[in-house]
Amino acid sequence: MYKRILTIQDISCVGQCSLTVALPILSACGIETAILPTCVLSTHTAGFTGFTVHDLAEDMLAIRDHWKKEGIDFSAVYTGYLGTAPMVDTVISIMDELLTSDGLRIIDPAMADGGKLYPAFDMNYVNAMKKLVGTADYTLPNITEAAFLTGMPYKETYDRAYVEDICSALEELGAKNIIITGASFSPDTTGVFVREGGEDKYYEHEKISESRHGTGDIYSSAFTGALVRGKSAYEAAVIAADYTVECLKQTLQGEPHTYGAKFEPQLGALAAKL
Ligand code: PXL
Repeated sequence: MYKRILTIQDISCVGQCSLTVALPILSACGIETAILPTCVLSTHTAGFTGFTVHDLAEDMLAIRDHWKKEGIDFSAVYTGYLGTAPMVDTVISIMDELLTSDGLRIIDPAMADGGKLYPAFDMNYVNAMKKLVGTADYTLPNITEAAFLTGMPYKETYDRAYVEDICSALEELGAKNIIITGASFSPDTTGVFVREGGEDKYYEHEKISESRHGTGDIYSSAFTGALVRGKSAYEAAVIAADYTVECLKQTLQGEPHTYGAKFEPQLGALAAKL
């Protein structure tokens, strides 16, 4: 069946994150992708100062109503950075109105990393995001986001039991399948912990010495692309992890490139896996 998907997140005009990452990656995965921007920022909010923000919450509802009138629907909705807590209800209503009856809800809570919330967010946003994650067929928090969502303590070092408990707490919120990124059980490696259909699997991979903003978006976009192309969550998680590692390696070559990750040169290799 022909699949058209919708991704809902901000446009950071410069910064290699959110929609400017999701659209090219999903297109490379061979999927028709509609976009719904939640807000437009001059840059992302991490590492730049004085960025501009324009909230599009009102336009989102008008866009939803127009699409509904036109009979447009989607096989999956993938959400990322939204911007404000009230937008969660807007996004839920868009999913309710525009997803096909078996349509997938793929939710990346995109709100925190390294033990901290992104500058624009507070616990009000976290609480709203719990509701959205509760609707997820697939959710993709990193360890920090998972700790905020579940109220479990954020830890720098932990064992498999901690991640299993986090998955169970996310299931209690309502999430069906869970992909925890950046789950690291040894100093030199990291990986992805996947609870799919109640079964746990772990994919361990190289830990790159430096991180970049937007790599979570690169990961979730590649995961969504692979999943919608028919891979299992575990297979999609592995494809996305290998792709993200290659993007980070590429970023560390040549001139310093600090605000995002160079995901573009590896798009052909990603497409070739699907
Ligand atoms: O998911 C990363 C991201 C997306 N959008 C905006 C951000 C960030 C990370 O900081 O600031 C606006």
